[in-house]
Amino acid sequence: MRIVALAGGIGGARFLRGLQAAAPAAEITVIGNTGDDITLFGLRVCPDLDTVMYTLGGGINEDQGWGRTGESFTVKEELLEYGVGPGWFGLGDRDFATHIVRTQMLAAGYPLSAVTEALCDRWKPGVRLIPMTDDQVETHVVIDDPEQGRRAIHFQEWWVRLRAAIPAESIALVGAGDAKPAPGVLEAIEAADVVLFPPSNPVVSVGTILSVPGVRAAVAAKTVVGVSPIIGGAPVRGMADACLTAIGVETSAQAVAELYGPDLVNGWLVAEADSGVRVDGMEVRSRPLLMSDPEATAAIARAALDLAEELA
Ligand code: FO1
Repeated sequence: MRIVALAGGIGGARFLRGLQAAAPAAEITVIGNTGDDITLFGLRVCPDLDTVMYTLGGGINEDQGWGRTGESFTVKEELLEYGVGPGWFGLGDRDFATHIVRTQMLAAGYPLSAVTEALCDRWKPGVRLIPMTDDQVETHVVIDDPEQGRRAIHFQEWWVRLRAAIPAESIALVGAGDAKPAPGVLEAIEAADVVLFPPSNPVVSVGTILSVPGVRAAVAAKTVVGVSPIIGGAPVRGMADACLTAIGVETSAQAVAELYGPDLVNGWLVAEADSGVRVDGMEVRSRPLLMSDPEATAAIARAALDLAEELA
C-alpha cells in the first residue's frame, strides 16, 4: 500500500510513528513543510523536516518533540559570549551538525530534496521524506508590535520568542506562489492509494504544503483522510488556535474540516467530544484522538487507513 502524508512538526511526526506501526508493510512518503525554515548564524535550519527525521530516526528529544536527545548547548553559549544572537532559538550542538551539513550541501548546489535524502541516509526514518519544494518558502507573520509598530517577523520569532503572545494580524507564505513542488512530490501523490493529513497545524504546516502550486489539485484527486488537530475546541499541542484565529477561522474540529473542505478531504477523524461535526460530502468519524502513547497513536493511524479504504 502506498501512503502519502503531508506533515508538519511535532504532531505530524508523532502520528507518522504510529502510522509506521499501523502499516508496517506500507510504502510511506512524507511531504514535509518547509515554511518554518529559517537561516540562523548563516546556517539553514529546517525544523519540520528535522523533527520528522529525528523522530522516526530515533534521535528526537522526546519531551520537546524537536531537537536532539542528549543535547548540549556549548556552541550556542559561545555565540552569546560574542554577543551573536538570536538567543531565543535553542540550537543544540548535535543539531548544529545537521545544519552545517545541510548548508554545506546547499552551498555546493544540491537542492533541498537531495540534501534531505542524504541526511536521511544516516537517520533511516523508514519513510521517504521529501520537502514540499526545493524553492525557498518562509512563513512570516504580521504583528502590531506595541514598541515597533506594525511589522512582519519570521514565524519562528513569533512562535518561539513571542510564543504568539502578540496576535498575528496576517500570515504570509513568502515565496509560496513561485515555488515548484520538489521532484517526486506530485508523482508520489498521484501514485498514492491514500493521502493522509496528520494532526499537524492546518494553517502553517498542512496549509503551507497545500499552498505550493500544483499540490492541492494533485491531493484533491486522491482519497484523503485527515485527523483533526483540534479536540474539544483546543489544539492538543502547539498553537494552531493562534494560527487559525489569524486567518479568521474558529478553533474547532468543525471549522478545520470546513477550512480543508469536502473537495479536498473525503474522511475526517474527530475526537468523541466533537462527534457532532458534520460537513456535507465529508465522512466524519469520531474516536479517541489523543496520541497518548505509541499504541494509541497506531490505533488512530489504523482508523484513518480503514476509513480511507472504506472511501476508496
Ligand atoms: N521550539 C521552541 O519552542 N523553542 C526552541 O528553542 C526551538 C528550537 C528549535 C531548534 C531546532 C528545531 O528544528 C526546532 C526548534 N523548535 C523550537 C521547534 C520549532 O520552532 C517548531 O517545531 C516548528 O517550527 C513548528 O512546528
